[in-house]
Amino acid sequence: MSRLVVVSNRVADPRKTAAGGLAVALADTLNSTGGLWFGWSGHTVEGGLPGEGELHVQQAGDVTLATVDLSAEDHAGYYLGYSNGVLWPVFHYRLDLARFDAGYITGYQRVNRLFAQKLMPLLKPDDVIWIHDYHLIPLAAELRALGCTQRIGFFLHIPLPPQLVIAAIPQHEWLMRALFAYDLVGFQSEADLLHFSRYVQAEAGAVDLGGNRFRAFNRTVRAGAFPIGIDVDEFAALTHARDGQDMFTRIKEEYSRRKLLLGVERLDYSKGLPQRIRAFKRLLQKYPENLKSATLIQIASPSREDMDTYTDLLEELESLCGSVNGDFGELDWMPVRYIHRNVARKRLPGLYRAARVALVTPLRDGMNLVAKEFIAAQDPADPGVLVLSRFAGAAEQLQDALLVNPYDIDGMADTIQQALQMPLDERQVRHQKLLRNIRRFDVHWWRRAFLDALAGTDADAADHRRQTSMPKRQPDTLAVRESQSS
Ligand code: ADQ
Repeated sequence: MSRLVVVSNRVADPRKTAAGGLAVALADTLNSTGGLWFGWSGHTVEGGLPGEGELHVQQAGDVTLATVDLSAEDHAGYYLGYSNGVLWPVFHYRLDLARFDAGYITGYQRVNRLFAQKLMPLLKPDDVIWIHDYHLIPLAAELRALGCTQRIGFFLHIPLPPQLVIAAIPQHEWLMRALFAYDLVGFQSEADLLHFSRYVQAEAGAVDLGGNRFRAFNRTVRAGAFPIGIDVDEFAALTHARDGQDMFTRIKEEYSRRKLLLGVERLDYSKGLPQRIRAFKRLLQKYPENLKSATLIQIASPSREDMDTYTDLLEELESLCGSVNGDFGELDWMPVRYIHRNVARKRLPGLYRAARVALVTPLRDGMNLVAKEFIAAQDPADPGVLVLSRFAGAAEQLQDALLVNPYDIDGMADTIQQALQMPLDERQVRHQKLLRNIRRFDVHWWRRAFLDALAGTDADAADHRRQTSMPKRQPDTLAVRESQSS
């Protein structure tokens, strides 16, 4: 079996379950192939030379972890600048927040070149390389320039916007051309895949070869939608473990006389937090039976605090929560409990299970794993209701949630009220269908489907395309997919 080489901005020790997410998802494969995981060490070197950084190699069981330090200048250009000041906002449709003119691109290119130079000597001839996310789009092109001929796949964890939005990036042609250095490019949703297909044909003159294969720049790239899932069994086990149970009992007791609503995310402008607080306020105004009863726990963990757009959001959110509590709160009832902290992964499932309604209402999101974790943590006999933004990638799969438009504050308030009043039998039926979906397309399915497609045998991916119930409002997506596979 070929060795798997994973490359991502941050590297985690796959032996530590606390790492969660990608680390858990890839641990099995990395362990079974004696894999290599490569990325940034998390250290910045003040006064370090741009384009240079020390390589650290350590062993974590059968997995080799290789990480590179970055100079403070490179970190500023590559990470804060181009990745999070240009690509993150544009890919989340926020052209108003992008900072195009700061010359960050040089840092981004330099770090991708540095990573290629450090990774190349560590590669073996039959390695399969899987590169993750927007920080590393040009990495395959840099590796190819150094003579790398191994199979390379890329997975974009965030959305890909439509052609004209991508075209707002001054370097969009270079960036999208870089994707043709991969053998396989994976997206979270069919909508993202459609945007890719339209962009490459309209802007790069690519020829559609059918089967989601596109030819341009003398290379053929294959594209696909591989919606990421969670490890449902691991999450269910966490729910029943001691920390999860303790959390559940405590919260259930404390809110026994209240209707508990929950929001959990990184504090990020893509997550639609101010709109959600406004919708909750509207709910209290419009449906006064919720006064002294409905309580929203909003957990927003600190994220990218060294960027202005994030500190502005923090202030806006604090003031919004303060005004709802000031206007509606009573001595014995605080409508919003806002917590600007991380919750330990072991305790999160207990919190999900105690909530009657989860509000997962991003303005735009690649997938959104909180939605799937909430479903996995519920008691099937008395499940909570998921209110989900139609603009989260997860909405393509989770059609049995209550889907909302997060920009429509009034509409959201109505849907939250519907969720709070949903009868038990409807909650059970919806939950059953949602659980079936996240169980079938879990994180192991995702990893297998992507790696099989990269190896050229994608039975699993075809299975997903047959099974996923596509949103009825996107008939054009289906048409394109069908014409490509015919
Ligand atoms: P994120 O934007 O980070 O990820 P998301 O998928 O919602 O978003 O969450 C990732 C993980 O962080 C989840 O496991 C969640 O439990 C955890 N988490 C979030 N807030 C937390 C908090 N306050 N305390 C504790 N844990 C918290 C990006 C994309 C997503 C995509 C993922 C995976 O933006 O769209 O789903 O990658 O591909």
